[in-house]
Amino acid sequence: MSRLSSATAPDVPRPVSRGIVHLGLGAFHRAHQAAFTHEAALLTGDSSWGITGVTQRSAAVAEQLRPQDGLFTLVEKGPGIDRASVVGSITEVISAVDDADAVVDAIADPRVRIVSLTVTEKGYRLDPATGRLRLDDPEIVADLTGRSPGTVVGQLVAGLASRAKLDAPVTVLSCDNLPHNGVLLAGIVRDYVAQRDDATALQSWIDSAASFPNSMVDRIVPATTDEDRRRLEDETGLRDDAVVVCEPFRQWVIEDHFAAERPAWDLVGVQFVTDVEPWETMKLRVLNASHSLLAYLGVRSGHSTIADAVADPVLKSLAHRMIVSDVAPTLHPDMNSDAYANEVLTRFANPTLPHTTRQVAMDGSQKLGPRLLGTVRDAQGRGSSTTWLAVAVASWVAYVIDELRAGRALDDPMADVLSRAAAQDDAVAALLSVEQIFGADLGPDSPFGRRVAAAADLLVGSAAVTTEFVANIERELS
Ligand code: CS2
Repeated sequence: MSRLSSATAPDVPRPVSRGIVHLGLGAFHRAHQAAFTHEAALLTGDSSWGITGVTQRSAAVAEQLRPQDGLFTLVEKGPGIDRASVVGSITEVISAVDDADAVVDAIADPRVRIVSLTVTEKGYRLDPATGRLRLDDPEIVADLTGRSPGTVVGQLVAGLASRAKLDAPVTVLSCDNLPHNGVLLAGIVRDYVAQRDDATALQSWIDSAASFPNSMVDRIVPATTDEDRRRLEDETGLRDDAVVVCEPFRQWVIEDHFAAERPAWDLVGVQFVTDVEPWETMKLRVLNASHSLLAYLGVRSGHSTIADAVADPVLKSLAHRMIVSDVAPTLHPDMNSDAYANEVLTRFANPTLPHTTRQVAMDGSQKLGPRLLGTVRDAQGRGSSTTWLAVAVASWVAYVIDELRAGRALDDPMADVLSRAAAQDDAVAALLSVEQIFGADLGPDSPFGRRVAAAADLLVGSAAVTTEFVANIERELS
């Protein structure tokens, strides 16, 4: 069986030079930024925007893409839609684990005008409560000794330091689900640079020649399965180990604040705005927050996919109540959050995309802050409802406790801390006491923490989320 490659797909237009380095070459990047970049090149014929993709932790994606010359098939699936196209924008793949110096050299290449990132929340090594770089993280400590960098911020700063010598401006574009992702990224770069001997000169070059626009990205992209690969092979006769399957919907809103040129992304639907805050806040607080709620409660009620979870009327009504009564009052008044919420819940129901509840449930310690706790603080400040947000946070607390009690390992960078907390007699209070997540203001003795604990007590050990649970919440928390 032959494989997808330049030889088997000779008609796919390819860039001739490197213009972007992308850190975090997961399925999301391939279904989103790589696809937009490919389409922009098709329209303009500009061949200077080849993407050098960097895989951060495992070499698997590099091993899939290299024999295919970086080509992969993107399959968009929705009710009545099933279309496949080959994306040609990725021209080179580097595995950071195997060749850290090549990553730095690529970032330093003066032909590169954009360094973009999808490294997930945990890739930033933030203290979630302060939004600052964790300078005590052992990998950060090791990078600061001057070894070939193993962390994303270490790679970025080493590359920027080389660019400073060439005075080559660059845009550093975070595409992760974090509030003010560009500002956050600029902040961790600053925290890291401050530890270096050349701190003053390097930071002043970064301030003048690098920009960090905030951006909001959106597309549901489940992890590729062997079944996806098999089906494509049956249909096309070609083996593609790097195929990505996603929903038809996509959105990318970026602050128009670039230090150098950018691809003609505006021609293929990317929105450029002066302030991305209304979009990113709505997306994180509506889509990602309800995704997490459905994931944690979905696992409890035995739903393996998000589509099954949102088809459960009790779970759907909890997500809807959280959005309408707790989240919407905290959003920008010009954003049509009702229409957005309906659209999001319809997208979740896409029956053709097996997006698993366990995939979304991962890394909760990093997701609660950006998705839920900021909303809680805003709602408290305005005096509006936090009842259903408390249920969402409780759904995570109860998930952690019951997963561990069932002997399943948590997929979370704070798994050790969480496991120790969950082993205490009062596991709920111990989890709410983790200040790195809840700060000093939302702990177990705060009014919000007490409501979370009441909801968590109702959930822990229960085999499903029922209408009786909802009635109890209404009685006890509203
Ligand atoms: C999801 C996101 O895995 C998760 O936590 O909530 O990856 C979500 O699918 C994307 O943000 C959609 O744009």
